[in-house]
Amino acid sequence: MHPLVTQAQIDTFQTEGVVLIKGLFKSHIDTIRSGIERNMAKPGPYAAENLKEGEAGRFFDDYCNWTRIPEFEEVIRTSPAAEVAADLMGSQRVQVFHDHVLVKEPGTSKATPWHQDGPYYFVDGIQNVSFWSPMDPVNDNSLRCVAGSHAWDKPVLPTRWLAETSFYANEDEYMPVPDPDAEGMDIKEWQMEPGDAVAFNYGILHGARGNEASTRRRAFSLRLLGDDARYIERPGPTSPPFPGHDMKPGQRLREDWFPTIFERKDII
Ligand SMILES: O=C(O)CCC(=O)C(=O)O
Repeated sequence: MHPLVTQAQIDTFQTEGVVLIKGLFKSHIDTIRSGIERNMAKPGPYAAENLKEGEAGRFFDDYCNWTRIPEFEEVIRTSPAAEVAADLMGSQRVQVFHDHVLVKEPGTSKATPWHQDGPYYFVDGIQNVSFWSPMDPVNDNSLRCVAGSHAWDKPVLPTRWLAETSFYANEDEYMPVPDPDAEGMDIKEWQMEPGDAVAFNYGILHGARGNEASTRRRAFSLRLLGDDARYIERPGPTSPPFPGHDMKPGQRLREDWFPTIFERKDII
């Protein structure tokens, strides 16, 4: 087990689907900040501005850039994230799914809508984890996660953040997006320092308030996969789409695009 993790945290991750890992990227803060600057200066094809005309601030996000942003590749390959992910997921192997940058500039009142990431992805299985790590101190503007929501019977309807329309046509297969505050759900949120990370399962319902602080709220999310991750067909193009991936239902995700970054060598 990696020294950053305890058995109690693993148990919490397994039952509640979300846990705080203090200092996960502590030695990589400058590198991640530089990567975010490079990413914002040269956005990729999926970069989005998530505010409507007239809304205050700036809410930028972009994903799947680690192969062209050396800072992100360095963090993915050298930080403790991969080993910690193996511990939390109870997995022998850890594959990269993708990186995601989400920046809310000061005075951005737009909330990140409540959503589960899983329904947007072409990944089936329960061994998966995202690490959401702020690169600025966060308090009210931290990530908010509904404990236990990864075990709900029905997935939550995925929607487009800006247009607020349904992401797929088959709406009946999903439950409507709940209002966790109004419904008194068990919401986990932490005051965090740069480099701390919230570890959460792809099935966890999560969102964030706007950034009313006078400081930026830069976040780096790293999405990793475990042993049971398999390609699954969705009713339409997924997010991220990974065009031309050529995978078939039931296959492991292709190693050349989603490399294994950690493998546990059991001593016999
Ligand atoms: O940073 C945010 O506002 C939301 C983050 C998020 O949805 C994620 O990392 O999956």
